[in-house]
Amino acid sequence: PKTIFLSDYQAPAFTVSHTELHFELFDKHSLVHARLHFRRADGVSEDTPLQLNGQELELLALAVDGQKVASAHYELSDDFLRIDGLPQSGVLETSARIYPQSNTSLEGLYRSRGLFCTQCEAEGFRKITWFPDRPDVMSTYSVTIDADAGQCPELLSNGNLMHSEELAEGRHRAVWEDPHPKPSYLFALVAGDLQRVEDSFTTVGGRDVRLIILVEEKDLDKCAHAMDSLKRSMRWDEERFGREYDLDVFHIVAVDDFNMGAMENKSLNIFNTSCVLAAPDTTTDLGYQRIESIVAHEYFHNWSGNRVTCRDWFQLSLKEGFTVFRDAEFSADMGSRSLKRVEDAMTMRTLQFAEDAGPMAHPVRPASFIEISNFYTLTVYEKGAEVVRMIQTLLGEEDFRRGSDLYFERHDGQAVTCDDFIAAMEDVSGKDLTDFKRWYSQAGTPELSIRDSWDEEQGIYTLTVSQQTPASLGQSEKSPVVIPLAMGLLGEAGNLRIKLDGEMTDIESEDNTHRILIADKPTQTFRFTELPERPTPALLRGFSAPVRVDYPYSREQLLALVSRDDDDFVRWDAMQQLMVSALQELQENPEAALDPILETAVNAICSQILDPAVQADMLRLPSETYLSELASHAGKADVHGIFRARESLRKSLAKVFRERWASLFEGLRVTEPYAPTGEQIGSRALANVALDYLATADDQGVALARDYYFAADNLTNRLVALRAVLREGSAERGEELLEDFYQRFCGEALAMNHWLLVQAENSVGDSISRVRALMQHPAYDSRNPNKIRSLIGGFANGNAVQFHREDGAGYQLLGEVVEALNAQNPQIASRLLAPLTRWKNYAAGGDLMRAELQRLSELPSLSPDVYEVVNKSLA
Ligand code: B3K
Ligand code: ZN
Repeated sequence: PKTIFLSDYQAPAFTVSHTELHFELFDKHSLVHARLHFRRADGVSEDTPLQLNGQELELLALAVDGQKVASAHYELSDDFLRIDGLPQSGVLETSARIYPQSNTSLEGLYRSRGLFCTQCEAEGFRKITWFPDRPDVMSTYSVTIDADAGQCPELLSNGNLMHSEELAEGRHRAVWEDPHPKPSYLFALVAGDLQRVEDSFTTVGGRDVRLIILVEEKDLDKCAHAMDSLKRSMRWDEERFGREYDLDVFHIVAVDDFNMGAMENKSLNIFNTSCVLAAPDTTTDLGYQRIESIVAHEYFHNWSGNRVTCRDWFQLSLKEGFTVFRDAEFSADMGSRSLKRVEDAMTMRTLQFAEDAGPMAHPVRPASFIEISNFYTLTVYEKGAEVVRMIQTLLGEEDFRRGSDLYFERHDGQAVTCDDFIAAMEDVSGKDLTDFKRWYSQAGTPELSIRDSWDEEQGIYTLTVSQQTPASLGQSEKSPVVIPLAMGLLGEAGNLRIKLDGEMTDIESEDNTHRILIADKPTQTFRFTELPERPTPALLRGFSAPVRVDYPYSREQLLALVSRDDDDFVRWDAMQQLMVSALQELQENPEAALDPILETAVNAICSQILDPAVQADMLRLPSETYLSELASHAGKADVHGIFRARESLRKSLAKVFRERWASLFEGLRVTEPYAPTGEQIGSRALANVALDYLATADDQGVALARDYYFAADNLTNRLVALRAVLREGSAERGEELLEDFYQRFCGEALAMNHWLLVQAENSVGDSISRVRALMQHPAYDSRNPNKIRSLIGGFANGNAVQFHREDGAGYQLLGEVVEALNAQNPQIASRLLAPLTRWKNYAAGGDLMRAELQRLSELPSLSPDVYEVVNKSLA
């Protein structure tokens, strides 16, 4: 496999202004006839051949301007078709035979439960036809689809339906035209037996848009939430970003077998069923929120991604980081802003920081890759979104919006780079973002080390802020980045007024208790004057930058922040730190008594009026994954020690606050019928945290959880109860509920994903035998990514103690599955591998993990996807 470098980018030698495709879909194979209207780019010499990507295609015919191409003039290989002696412009015709029904990679044209569907991003279009399969070749498309009318009543592609007709032998045809030039990765085709849910939306400019969701008949009653989410997204994008929809129809199609969540193909979004279908019995609260945000995300791509796309795949974050930022703002506006911020910060600190410290660490704009599919990462998406958020913070919301408008206006219909995005932001604001751009090119999580001093006499408080970014593969030297450090100063009675040394007189701003410091040097100091008392610094408010902060808080200071700071992120974070320090103490001394300050903090949180969902997050123990990440950052992680300490703290909190949990639980029970409203979701979250502690406290609590399971009218409550009983109850009780769950929902694929996941994550008993047995169970399907992610991914990522079993059986299990998937579905195989790649993080087991990676590296015919991950982690 070959490494591709950003620095080697060259503009395409040929453009394709219009593409005609004719599909003949059959059961055993399909035929793809293409007519590419090509033109040699200006300045390109006449002897430059036209190079088209193509994989797994059987060439049936090849002609230029109606003339068959002689064999001396073309060269066909596994990856390319090269043709020379071409005129300046013309029409290239190819015919190919392909085999969608045996395409298990779920990339290109494949079949999911009989349905024909496509996934082309990033480089899947080349498995459909020969084409310059790169995002900077934009073309209009006209697509004819022929198929059996009985098997495939629905025939869909991008754009507008121009024509349909009956053909001989029970076949029929549809012709679609997409007037908007697009890169090949946005092409889509769907053909099959689907049912429609229809609605409409009138845009701000008066365009009537038909909104159509297509699903299997049995799922027709699960589309309302996605449809509502779509309409809300369309309105929000008009109001918040001035973006209007540009066609008369918008489709969402749900398919069972899909590698990711969803895909933003122009006017024909294709979704994993798990990200569209919602019903109280089969979807959790988190699931409802996820559907809303993914529907929005894909819709928002219509501008940030489709109208303005990426020049090359190194620029992936141009569309993904920006679109994640947009969907995060949408979710914040639809629900609770604090909650969204806390949860995004949790994802960043738990998962993205780990990625950024691991062997696959890469900048938001990578400089090289072997397989682009490996770079659809938390770094490109979530850190990329944080980078966009920091730009908004630095420019202010108004200029940021003007910059976004300018970006869309200036680059509509173009394939551009992250630099173009930044340039628009610079042009509207007059700010120089040159130094800021290091966020795009440097990998690794910056660390802020903050120390303070207090001059009692003069009332001057000084913060010394130093930053450092750890070295990563291929980047040993790092420069300082520009960090907006939002902060406040907390006094005995609340937040203090902030005045920085040298600031004129009073800035009579409305909010003079909040500041954004800019940390952009190796070390710098900030002096705050006219303070009546020594403050506690409230740092990184709102998680204003994706950085680690090291400040030596005392427990008393943390308690003060939990109880009194104005910022929910800071309060949540302070509570996390109190719990982390209690857990560290328990790891050193299992007999350690419950920290009285932590006790006071729990009481403080319970008696405050807060967003209940944020309150729930504050009362929940930090996850094992987060604790491992922290421990490996400081040295090595002992997953078994972490697990024991966490169980022990859970027990103490459960018992000490038993009465509190009982009254919280009773007080918050939702009595109205299930609805995924912010209010109900918050109440359920807090009630369920309480229930989980109650089940931990004693047998009475376990019995309560069992009753709660049977009384549940929704999946959220049912799963919380099931997990609690599996963890705290007897084996028989656990089995009873698992069996009941299976009987209730065995016909519901999406509920079965949860059933598999819960068992994969259950660390009581012999998880490995259980997972192996489930791999043979009818509810499992070794070809379906959702099932693989639930069972195998759930085990490797969510069951640390058993995955890290001392005999290495967990690593072996994962290795076996990856080996089998390598040929079948390389994208899923390489994603699944992630937990093994962190072998350097662990005090014990690292050698066995490494040995399993080594074994994989020696397998014959590794896919580029797995090859890259394995080799980079062994390096
Ligand atoms: N753009 C797609 C991701 C496609 C991934 C291909 N390996 C989904 C999204 O980010 O909206
Ligand atoms: Zn996206």
